[in-house]
Amino acid sequence: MSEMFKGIGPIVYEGPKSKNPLAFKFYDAERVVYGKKMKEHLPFAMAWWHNLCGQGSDMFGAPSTDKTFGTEPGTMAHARAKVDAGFEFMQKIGIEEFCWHDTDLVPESDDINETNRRLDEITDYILEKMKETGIRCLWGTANMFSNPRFMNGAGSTNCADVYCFAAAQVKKALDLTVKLGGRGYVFWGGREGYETLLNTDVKFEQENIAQLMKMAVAYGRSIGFTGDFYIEPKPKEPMKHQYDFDAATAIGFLRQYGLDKDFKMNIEDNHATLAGHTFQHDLRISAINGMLGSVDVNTGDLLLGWDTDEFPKDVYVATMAMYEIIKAGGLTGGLNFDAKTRRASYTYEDMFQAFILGMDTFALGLIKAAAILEDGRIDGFIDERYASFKTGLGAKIRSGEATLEELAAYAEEKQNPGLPGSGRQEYLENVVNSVLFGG
Ligand code: XUL
Ligand code: CO
Repeated sequence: MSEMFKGIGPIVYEGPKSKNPLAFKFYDAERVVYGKKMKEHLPFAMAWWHNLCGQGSDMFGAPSTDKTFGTEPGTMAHARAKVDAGFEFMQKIGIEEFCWHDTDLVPESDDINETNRRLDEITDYILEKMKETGIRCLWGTANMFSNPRFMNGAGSTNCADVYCFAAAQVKKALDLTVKLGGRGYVFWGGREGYETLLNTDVKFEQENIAQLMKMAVAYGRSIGFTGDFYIEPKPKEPMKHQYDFDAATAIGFLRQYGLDKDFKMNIEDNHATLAGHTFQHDLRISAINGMLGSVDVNTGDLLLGWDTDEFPKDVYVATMAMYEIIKAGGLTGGLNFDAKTRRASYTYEDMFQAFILGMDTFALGLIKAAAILEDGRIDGFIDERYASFKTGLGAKIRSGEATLEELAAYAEEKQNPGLPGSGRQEYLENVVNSVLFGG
């Protein structure tokens, strides 16, 4: 196997003063921050689809980026070359895990049996590479949204034959996840949603999705999959209404159908913002429900307003994300770069620049989140803000012992409670700025 990314890497940490474009300025894998090595706080993963398959095409233009890796696309030689390129890339950038869809790994045949044979062959090869390098699989998934058969969804399709085909893909993707030792299995409901209620039975579709997930759990457990299943919420795109709108909606769905013990969330920044939330919000909602599993790290562009899947660059956002993740006790999953280089960034070096950007941004986020926690003013303020619930009737409310009559009697006696205390938002924003930039 010949070197694909000639003259690039390995990428090493050189510190904030370095001007070397191919070096980390902040990500220092072995550095201990807040009690753990950076690489343990930041279990980065490479998304097979963007990094090895994405060629920079968009709905207005043809591919701009050559990802043939010296082979003929659509062949098994190309599939193998992507494995070679992927492992070389991960080793050079210093990433220890990867995520994949079935259709990222091999070209799909018209005959599912042949596709599955190809998947067996390529995963044998991936397994060899994993043993050679120590690189691991974070999660796998089935692409049940690209092929036109899934135009009306997979679990939510109106067509039972399509539903069975989806089941076959999930079954195979679970087999492969177990084969590769994957720690998770993702359901991103690509087309699990609808365009118009004029042709859609929402209840029927949601029940069918839940049934597909139940069958996946039963099968996965029967073949020894001990990891977490994940729902990756997204409110729209490609469908107008998607059922897994955001973390709160997906968690409610899981609870309604008794799937909450086996599933957690895979929260994606760009999906949270499409839902009108901050990334931090969806991380928090997942965490407080015990369902923060894994994270897709990317960013959208609020001026564009669609799923642009850009590499993370906003240190403030990364800081607040890491603040949530540390407070939640870390991730059982990882930080998957579900992100792509811009169409005009079409060189191999741009791929490395993109990961350096994402990894340095999250390293800074980690350092700054730890600083906020160590500073203590934010958490201290929040604690103090609810202090009236620590004693007296407040404490009784918290312990569930208070009655409505008792509270009403107290309020009637006490009369006007006055104002509840300033939220001091601007002060707190000043605190964050001083921790971020105060040295
Ligand atoms: C699409 C998206 C997917 C999932 C996996 O917006 O994020 O790539 O991460 O299917
Ligand atoms: Co994603």
